[in-house]
Amino acid sequence: MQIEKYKIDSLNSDLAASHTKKLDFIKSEIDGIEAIISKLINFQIAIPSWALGTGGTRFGRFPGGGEPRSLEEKIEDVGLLHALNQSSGAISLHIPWDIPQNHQAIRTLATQHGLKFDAVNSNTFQDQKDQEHTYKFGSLQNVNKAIRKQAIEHNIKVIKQGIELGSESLTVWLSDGSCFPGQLNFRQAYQNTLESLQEIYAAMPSNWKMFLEYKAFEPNFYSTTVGDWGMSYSYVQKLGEKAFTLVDLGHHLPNANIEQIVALLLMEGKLGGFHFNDSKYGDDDLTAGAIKPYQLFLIFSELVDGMDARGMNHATDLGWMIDASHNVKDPLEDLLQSVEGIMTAYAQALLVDRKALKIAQDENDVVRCQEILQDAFRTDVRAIVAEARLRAGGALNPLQVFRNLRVREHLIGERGSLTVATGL
Ligand SMILES: [Mn+2]
Repeated sequence: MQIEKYKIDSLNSDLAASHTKKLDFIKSEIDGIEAIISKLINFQIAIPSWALGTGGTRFGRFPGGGEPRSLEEKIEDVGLLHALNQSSGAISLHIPWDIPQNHQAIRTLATQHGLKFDAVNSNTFQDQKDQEHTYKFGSLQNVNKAIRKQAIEHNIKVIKQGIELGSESLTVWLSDGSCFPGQLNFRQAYQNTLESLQEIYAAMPSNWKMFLEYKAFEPNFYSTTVGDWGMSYSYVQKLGEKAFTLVDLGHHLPNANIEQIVALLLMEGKLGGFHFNDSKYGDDDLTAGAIKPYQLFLIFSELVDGMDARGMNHATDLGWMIDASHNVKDPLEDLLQSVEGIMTAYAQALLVDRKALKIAQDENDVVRCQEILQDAFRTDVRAIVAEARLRAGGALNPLQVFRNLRVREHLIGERGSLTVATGL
């Protein structure tokens, strides 16, 4: 299914009067709206190929029908999102769930939908059918050299797939660790992992980046070998200038100060990218901005401040990806909400009066500091975000268009109600 532009335009015109009123109001209140709109138009968030189907937990899965059955249909789904919001112009593939058969045809299809290929993701947290050795006791950390070699070779294959697609980064997330005290020699696990990563790093083209993602726990429940940002930082420092830490918002211990982590990684030039989601308890993979929108804003506030301090391009110098799962929502509707949540937090962060904040900080005026941040956070920026979408050719209200045009019903009609997408 493809959404015709005239249908979006027609629904936009129904909302035009009300939108203009809101936009005029915020323009009268705040200076510099045009600069914010152009930054929002440039900002693109990659959609993970594994988030287009219904997610499950270890207790069950309740698919809603019309899920993409192939990589082509996954690209089509991201194309639908991008047609609606013009902010989802990239797809992040997972190997082996999405191995392209014909790279040129896949590239052409993506281009037709206005999509690029963002980071490719390797998978050594599961055993595949044709695999010789098991990853039950880890992959890059494994005490068995043959198992490490198998995992290294898989990552190198993923890089080769990515090169064919025009991707320029590899995300490595390892479930390696241990479940019980004494199971693992921590230093040996670290050294094995480092040496394995060095071999993978050496196989990357010079214009590529490696993103090393960390996670505190799960599936291992005693130790994780890349368990927090300090461990990831220690590896990427040793690997070299093409290696960076990737922050997944759900991968921290409860109440971790993620905005401070982001600020320091940026300062050290070692923040590579993001996996957006939200959580209440652990790695819940909920819709970005659904539970802790203030935290998301504070993270973006540090991102904007830190990137500006280093003269970085907000849109292109870090990898922006969603990593979420949807147990009870339509995956496409959920992704539209996530992108909206991210764009809203980014727009609010762009409103922060940095000069006033610096003065208040230098004067230890704690009350004023809080007021400045909360002024920005409590500003209703929805008309600004909608205006950016409108100018880029998207919908003023993407969710309304999705429902009005009965997109899911069309997809079920095309693909059937029993389809199951590969992924989590
Ligand atoms: Mn992730």
